[in-house]
Amino acid sequence: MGNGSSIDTSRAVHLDINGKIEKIIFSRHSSSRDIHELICQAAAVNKYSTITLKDVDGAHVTASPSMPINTPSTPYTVVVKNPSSRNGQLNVKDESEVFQNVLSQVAEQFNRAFKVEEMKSDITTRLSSLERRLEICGDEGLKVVEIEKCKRDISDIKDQIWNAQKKFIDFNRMSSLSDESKISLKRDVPAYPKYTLSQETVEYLKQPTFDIWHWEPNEMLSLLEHMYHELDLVTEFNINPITLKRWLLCVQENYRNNPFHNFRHCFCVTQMMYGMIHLCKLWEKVSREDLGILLTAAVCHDLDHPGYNNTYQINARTELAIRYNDISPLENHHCAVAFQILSNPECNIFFNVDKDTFKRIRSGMTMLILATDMARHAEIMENFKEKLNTNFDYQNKEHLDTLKMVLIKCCDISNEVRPMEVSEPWVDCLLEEYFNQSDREKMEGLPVAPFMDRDKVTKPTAQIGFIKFVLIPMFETVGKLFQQIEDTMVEQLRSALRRYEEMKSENEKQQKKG
Ligand code: 0WF
Ligand code: ZN
Repeated sequence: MGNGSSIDTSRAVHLDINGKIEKIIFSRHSSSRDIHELICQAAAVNKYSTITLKDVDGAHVTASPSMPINTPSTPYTVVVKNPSSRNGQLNVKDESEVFQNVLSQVAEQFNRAFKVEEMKSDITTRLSSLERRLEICGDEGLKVVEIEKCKRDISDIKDQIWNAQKKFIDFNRMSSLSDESKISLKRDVPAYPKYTLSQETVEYLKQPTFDIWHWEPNEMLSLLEHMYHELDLVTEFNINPITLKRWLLCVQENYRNNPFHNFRHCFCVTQMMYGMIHLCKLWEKVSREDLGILLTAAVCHDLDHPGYNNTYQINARTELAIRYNDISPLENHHCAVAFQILSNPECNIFFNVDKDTFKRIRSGMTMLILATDMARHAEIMENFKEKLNTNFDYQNKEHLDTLKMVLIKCCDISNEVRPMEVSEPWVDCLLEEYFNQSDREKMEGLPVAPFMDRDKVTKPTAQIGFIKFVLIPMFETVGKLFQQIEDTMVEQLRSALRRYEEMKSENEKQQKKG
């Protein structure tokens, strides 16, 4: 603040640019464009570069004059998506890309605006004609026939508005699907700093109590990388260490910023798989190749999740549902994106394995990713119980396949196995994603599941049934093979169930009082 007669409108924001903390100062009256250019300047990239900012929780932040200020210890991580040349001059390729981009965006906006304007003008004309007819009828006293005609016209206009709205939603839905150009490496290895993990962290990483909220995205990459080294998978598949880093970066870029189905969920599921491998000493029972399949399927299992579940995909007849004929559209998509990433030799962690091994890895990962569709829960559990009842045999491929499917399922929905402080925020994230979906379903006139409806569900009601009827029975079944799971994970689930039951009665008491 100056001499007290003028108000200081400047704001300071801290940025993490490739591990270096930079401070930018701008005025409240700056435009978003000014701030974007300032960030590009701080990042030493051309002002035409695409920049994304993420806060310490991995949430995207809009670069705008009203962006929340932060501190040097909670900087926004700057991700440069398409850095242009460093000297500030665009090269021919950059220029042509920028030009093509601008052209296609303008064309898209123009088309959309033109169509909306065309419809608006048509609807306005029809409404004015209707008004004139009603005026005439009013003067003369409304005739029944004329009233009926007006009603039909009103209903026609409503249909026209509804169709226009639906087309607009379809357009947005289509454009929100990721295209293949996304499956490329936007950041390369130097953009991902090296972290030295303490002995304490690497031991803690093996526990289901690991606090998955504590780590920023780059740290999660290092922790995932560590798991591949520690389980000897780098040796097993002869993985080039740089390729491992690139693959992980590419995987991270292909998780969307959904409230729940995001890169942190990917990390969580993979960390639980790593924890279960250690808890059960799985290397004594299954091959290294199988450990690699389990861990890699966990990493890839929700790639490019759009934040709307299969029921929505099918009911809304989205591109994904059409592509996969309503059969596990999301899981098929996650798997296809996983292999699209691996089809790039620079990101293929299995580049050095022979053809037959790659075939086994591909079929194993596909089987596991497809098994995460909860619509198949009963089928998969029945299959596994049948194998348990006929004396489980680790040498039998069918037996081992069902165990692997159940393991990835356990990890995928294992939040409640974690300590309460870690698990509870996940319920809020999931409910946020569910409520987004149900709001959209209501808007689009699609059926809404009661457990997604903000007017019907609460945190304890969502969790009690899920823990009682899905989680405890599944972990108890796996506990028949591994006593350690019964002793630690099932116990934690029982305690979570008691806590949500208490929360529910507390809520009911409050409701009665209020
Ligand atoms: C909110 C609740 C729920 N709770 C979880 O802890 C959890 C973990 N994963 N998921 C979870 N869902 C889902 C993410 C995608 C698939 C699984 N949901 C479950 C639902 C409310 O209620 C039930 C309860 C029983 C059976 C079916 C739905
Ligand atoms: Zn998942």
